[in-house]
Amino acid sequence: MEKKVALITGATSGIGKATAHLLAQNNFDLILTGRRKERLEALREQLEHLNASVIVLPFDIRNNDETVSAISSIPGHFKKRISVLINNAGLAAGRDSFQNGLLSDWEQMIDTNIKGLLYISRLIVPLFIENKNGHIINIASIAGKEVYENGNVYCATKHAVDALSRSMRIDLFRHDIQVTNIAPGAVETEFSLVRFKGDKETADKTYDGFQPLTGEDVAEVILFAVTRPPHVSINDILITPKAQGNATSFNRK
Ligand code: NDP
Ligand code: 8X3
Repeated sequence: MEKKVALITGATSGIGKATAHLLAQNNFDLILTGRRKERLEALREQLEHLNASVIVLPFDIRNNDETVSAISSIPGHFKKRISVLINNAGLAAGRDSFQNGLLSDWEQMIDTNIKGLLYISRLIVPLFIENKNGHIINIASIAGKEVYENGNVYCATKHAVDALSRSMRIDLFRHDIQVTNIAPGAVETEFSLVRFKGDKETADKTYDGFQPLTGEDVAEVILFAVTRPPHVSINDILITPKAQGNATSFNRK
């Protein structure tokens, strides 16, 4: 039987990269995206040793023209086998109070987390409709379930992802397309380093005194969701470290 193909956005690091490894080990071929081309090439080489066929597409998901041209470059025989889209590329930029927020940070988060997800989904959904099959995994966040001080626009973008997961599900389930919303709490990836713009000391403090999730922990949930029997749909999962009670409460020791 032909292997399924999963398209993972934001596979150069963190949750996306861990998911690429786990799906390759579990009989998936892959299309991997992200801006950092060298990282994508290195990942392709590693995953090909696991016998996965891998296509890498380096582009900026904030740019619709780049997204259209990347998706059109996928060879037809590979494209029609895509049955899983993992909308993972995303970021928080800054952790400022609303009145101190930078417009450039707001735009980067809105353009990546919301518009990027829409740009790529609208290109893949027609394939799923044609195939009468498909699975969209949206990586939202606990920040899409709650808001917290100085989380403002990041929380708004993840609430948008949560709303889109529910809206996509209602619009697409009659086409046999399922939508899974995954909302992680604290996962130690490059997320905090990006949020605090390279300030490693502040980034590391995020995880002081407790054991955060890893990208692999979230990847396992994704693998579970995409390997259920065809009649089962996992709709929404909130996963946190055991030491996290809600978006802002941590049992730090
Ligand atoms: P990382 O920073 O480790 O990974 C983010 C990925 O997104 C990278 O591969 C990056 O690739 C990609 N990305 C960012 N901007 C763009 C862009 N403009 N175009 C294309 N790709 C882009 O963080 P995580 O793995 O933690 O984050 C993955 C997702 O999980 C995000 O949506 C995040 O909001 C969400 N999340 C993270 C949590 C956490 O605590 N870490 C908790 C809850 C949700 P590149 O830079 O090469 O373009
Ligand atoms: C990332 C988790 O709590 O920093 O989405 O917003 S949090």
